[in-house]
Amino acid sequence: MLPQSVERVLFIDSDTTVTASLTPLWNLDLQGKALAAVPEHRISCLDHGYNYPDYFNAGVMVADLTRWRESNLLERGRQYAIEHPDRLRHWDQDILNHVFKGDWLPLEDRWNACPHLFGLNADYDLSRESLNESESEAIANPAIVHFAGPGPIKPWNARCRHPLKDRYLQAKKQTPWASTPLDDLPLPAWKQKFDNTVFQTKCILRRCFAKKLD
Ligand SMILES: [Mn+2]
Repeated sequence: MLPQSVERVLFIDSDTTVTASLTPLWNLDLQGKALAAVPEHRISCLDHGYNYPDYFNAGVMVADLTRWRESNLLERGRQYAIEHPDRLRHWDQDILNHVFKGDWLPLEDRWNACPHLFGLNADYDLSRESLNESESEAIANPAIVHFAGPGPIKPWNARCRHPLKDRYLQAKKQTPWASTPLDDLPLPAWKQKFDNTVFQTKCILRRCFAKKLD
């Protein structure tokens, strides 16, 4: 979709606030890698055979588009999705991790400060005894805050529990949506569990039917 002349992009999810200059990211030496991103240790990623820090969060990426164009990403991603529908819990992120396995540069956590750093997402491997230096720095001095996760983590939710939600609310005041009210109803836990069960069931059905078609 982007013209060939564009060789690098900074991809940033929409559920984020940027609170520092992005110049260091833009000027980053990718050292020949296809992208740079922050390692993630969600339990569901570990379930899929990844060990921390071998899996990245795709919410913030510095991408070398020349490498991406050479990677046959769409076709390889499509094949992976057909063969492993059960591994697509995080959609594009799982495909990007598969296609660019070992071909990405880890960024400091502060460039994608995820909710587990603020004690908000139980879906992470917290078995490690203490936070590393990069994670501690991300808490003290985040550059991009990523409100990744379900309803109560999103800052446009009236019942958001994220300690840095004010950064989003301050930024919102400067937009045309300043007077738009916040969402009032976060998804209840039972609805999230229901959605997860539907997803898992679909995966099982897909696998069963794929076997029958063989
Ligand atoms: Mn996100």
